[in-house]
Amino acid sequence: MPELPLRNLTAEEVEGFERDGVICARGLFAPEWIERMGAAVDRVLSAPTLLGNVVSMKNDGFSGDLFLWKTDDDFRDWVYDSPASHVAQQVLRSKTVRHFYDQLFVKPAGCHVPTPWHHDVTFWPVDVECRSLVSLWITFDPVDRESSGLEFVKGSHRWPGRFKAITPNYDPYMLDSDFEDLPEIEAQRDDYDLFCPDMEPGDCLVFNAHVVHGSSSNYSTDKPRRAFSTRWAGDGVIFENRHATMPLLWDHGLRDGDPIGGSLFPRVLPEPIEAEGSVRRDGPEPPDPETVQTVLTAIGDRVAEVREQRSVGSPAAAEKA
Ligand SMILES: O=C(O)CCC(=O)C(=O)O
Repeated sequence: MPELPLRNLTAEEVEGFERDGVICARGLFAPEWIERMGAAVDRVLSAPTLLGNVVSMKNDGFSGDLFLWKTDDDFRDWVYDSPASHVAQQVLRSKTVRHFYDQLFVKPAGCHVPTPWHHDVTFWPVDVECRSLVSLWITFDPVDRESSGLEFVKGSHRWPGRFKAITPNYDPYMLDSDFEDLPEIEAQRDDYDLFCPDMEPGDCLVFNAHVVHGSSSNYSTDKPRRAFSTRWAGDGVIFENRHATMPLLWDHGLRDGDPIGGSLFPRVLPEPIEAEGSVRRDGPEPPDPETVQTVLTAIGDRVAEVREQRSVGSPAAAEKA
């Protein structure tokens, strides 16, 4: 069973999360967890997964990775044994907590890769109106705005818009949706209530799936910035296999309209379900090759189709005709 955090969130913190869409919580995790996961981050960086290779920008120094808990035992233990699920349970005010997925964001000193402003919910294969999703972003290095601290627009989780999923590498597949473009936040910073706390290793940003956030390049010349997010789902999160969402490389068996669950999104609280976790407990679960092939082919086809449509509508094509 998961350990309890070193302290509960206060009532003010939970209210702050509900009001602003984000809080920075300190002193929740024992230093042993932070040391262990910091070392795990360093280890997985040297052996990225298939998804890691897709989302990283090697030439620019940016490393990302996803679903590490499926293949790395420290990340698996973070899911089942760390206090993270309890923190999620408190802010979601939910009896049930499922692990949604984990994601790494590493920007070494001088890594000139910003994370564009975005909100997370449109990246995910869920009903975009589901409210019971939360991320815990933990840093393993001291971080401030200059070294790519994560920044939020307070209250933006209540904006009515649903925005395009912009990744650090502007992945064309993810951008290919009918969602809106975000307002020009960077050019009008004074118009927004922005929040970017200085953080120490182990501090944790707890934020809503609809709140708008992003980070700058790491402008520091000597401060690395290693962070990872774990995402958690409370009651009533509905699967929706929308186009232009994060690819799922494991056979999850979910259909549109199902509550998320099963071995890809296992329950952790009130207690794990044996059948969901048993395969992973027996050893690493690399992506299923058949699912990988199907997903990658579908993405490749769609990207080719979009390119074709763009070139047909382009001035060069009009000139040729
Ligand atoms: O660390 C970053 O730059 C981005 C993190 C983020 O967007 C997230 O965890 O949802």
